Amino acid sequence: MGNEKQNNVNGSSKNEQLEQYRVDDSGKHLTTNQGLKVSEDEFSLKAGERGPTLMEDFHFREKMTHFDHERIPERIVHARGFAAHGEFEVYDSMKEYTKAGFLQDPSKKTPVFVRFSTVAGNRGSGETVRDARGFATKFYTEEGNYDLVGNNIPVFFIQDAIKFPDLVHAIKPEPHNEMPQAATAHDTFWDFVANNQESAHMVMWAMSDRAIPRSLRMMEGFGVHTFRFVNEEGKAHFVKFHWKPVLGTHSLVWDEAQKINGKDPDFHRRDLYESIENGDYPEYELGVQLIKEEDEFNFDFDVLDPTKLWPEEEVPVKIIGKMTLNRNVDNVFAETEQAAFHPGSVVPGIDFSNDPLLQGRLFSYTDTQLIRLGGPNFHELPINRPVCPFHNNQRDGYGRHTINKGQVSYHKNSLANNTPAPASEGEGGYTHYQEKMEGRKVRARSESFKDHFSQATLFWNSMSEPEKEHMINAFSFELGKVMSESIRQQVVDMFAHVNLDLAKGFAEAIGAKIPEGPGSKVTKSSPALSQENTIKKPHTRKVGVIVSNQFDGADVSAVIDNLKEEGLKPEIISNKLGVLKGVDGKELEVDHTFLTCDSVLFDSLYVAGGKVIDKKFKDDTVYFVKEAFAHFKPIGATHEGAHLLEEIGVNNASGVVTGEDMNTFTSQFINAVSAHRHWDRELV
Ligand code: HDE
Repeated sequence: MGNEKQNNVNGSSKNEQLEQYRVDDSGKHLTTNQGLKVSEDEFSLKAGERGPTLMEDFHFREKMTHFDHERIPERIVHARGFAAHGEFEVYDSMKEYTKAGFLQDPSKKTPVFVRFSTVAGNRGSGETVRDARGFATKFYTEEGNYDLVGNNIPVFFIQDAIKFPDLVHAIKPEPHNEMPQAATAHDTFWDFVANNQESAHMVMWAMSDRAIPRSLRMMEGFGVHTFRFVNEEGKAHFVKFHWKPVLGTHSLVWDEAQKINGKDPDFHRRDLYESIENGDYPEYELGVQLIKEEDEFNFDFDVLDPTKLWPEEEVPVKIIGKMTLNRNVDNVFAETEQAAFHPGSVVPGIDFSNDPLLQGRLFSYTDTQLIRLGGPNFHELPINRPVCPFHNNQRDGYGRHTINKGQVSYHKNSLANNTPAPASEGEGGYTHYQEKMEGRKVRARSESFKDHFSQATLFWNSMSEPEKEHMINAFSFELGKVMSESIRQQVVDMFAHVNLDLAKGFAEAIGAKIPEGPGSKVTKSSPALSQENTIKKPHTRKVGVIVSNQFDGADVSAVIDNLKEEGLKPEIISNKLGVLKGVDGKELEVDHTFLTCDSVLFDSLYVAGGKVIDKKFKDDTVYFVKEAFAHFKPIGATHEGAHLLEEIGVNNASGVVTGEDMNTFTSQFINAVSAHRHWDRELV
């Protein structure tokens, strides 16, 4: 369908292609799918007003049949997802390392489509659960679609794809009662962990703050596996891919994350959707870690082992480009739900490694689309179509759109002069990297994959004190929900190999035997792994501004305007919707009431107050402030608000800013917001 026209790839080429499929029904007459205008859409055709419905009612039958078939199977994992369109640009040519066309020319913009997801929960589950997040990017390049199907955690639970069904069965709700939804805090998951100890490293990440991101805009992405870059001369480098969010990597706190799931189960998608609608486009830089093929064995990890990362201090991340998400989808089902990613969709210059997890994924992703999208033609769905032409001898199958002309659908042929013909490497034909292989056919794991604990300890060693505390709490929470005493003890004993303080910390909380050893001798750390060392910026942070009638008009409005100018997002909270009046007649439109929002939906609070505050208003404000305070959030207050903070006794704590001079107050408050959370705060 017009794909020949699309070989001039630029940032908007995917959008132009999608435009051919968009339909706007507004202002149009209602028709059947056959195009017949319909005169009535409320009553089925009956034999008499009170009689039975007639079989000949084709309009009713068509409408109901379509409805009956509207659902497709959700993804077996990563079912709950949200996506956006955008573009990618490379900063400098990567010619030295790869011939991939989209990584050559800084002036070129490649359209992308990114789907973020949680892993374990179903399509309707909450979004701030403790889980890895999927970070799947489709680059619509002029050499074909390239899919970088990653996660926000750089390692994985298992080392061999053959164990994936076991892992997923253990994580998903238990089959006898379908509980718990979207959570790892249950027996089968931890039974799997204790009996498959290669999971240790990823479990550390899953129990860290990384598993409860503040926003999809504030989390890293990782290709996880080792891939290969191959240049024009055929020289290869091992490569790992990283997405680095321009706003830094930030997380929620666990109590807050659980509450958000009740207050706004769409928290992450709303945040992404609204940011894009507001023009605050999420940005991520693409980084690569490169290892020369000849250095393959020079590290204390095996580059093929997906439970290992390459410490950034040993193998620096080279930042090579930027992705900007700048357009929401028009229709979530048509685009987000029908998007089909596949780590095997590569372009010349990008190739695989022998990571046994990656190798298995190369099979699974097409296989799963066949059941999910109902046949082999899912590449023809608008969201999945490459923006460059595609030709081959594949024919037929459910839902075929393309009308292939001519009598020939086989190769080699003479009737069509052997077209479509394979392309030579010089003509852009994909050639697989000629890695020399030899070995026996074995079902085995390499010896070099057998150290399961060193990098788990490296991760622990790299955490700041508050991050360590959060992890001990996470293990205590998760194992506190495990019914089997034996599994609880097995997990304690397992993590005693990672770090004794950690294992002792949660053993105590779950009533397990406190381990005496063995502990770990690993002292190495990687500061890049701590979120303490991330980028800290106030941009797009949501500030809940609590105001009542008769507020100090000029001052409060000045603060709000200043916050907006600096890129923060103040939203007015009061006891009812409508317009608030300041003492000087200034007006503020209320965005939320205490009833319709909650402190957990904001990054910070600014309590401005006002002269008209009754007991209920005060109680609600105190509730908001105490909760925000307990979640270590920055809190600002002026005027009546400052007195209230004094009354509660939180006015002198870290990250709490009060003041009478509005300029000084605003700048100090913005600094406090940039810090994200104030971990050094004592709980009230
Ligand atoms: Fe996936 N994974 N996976 N996975 N995965 C799927 O494909 C699979 C793994 C990831 O937004 C499925 O279309 C196997 C690692 C993302 O549409 C399925 C193994 C990483 C998404 C599948 C893994 C991922 C998926 C389910 C072990 C990070 C969502 C629906 C060998 C690098 C993509 C689908 C989207 C989805 C199989 C492990 C990331 C069943 C067999 C490691 C982001 O094919």
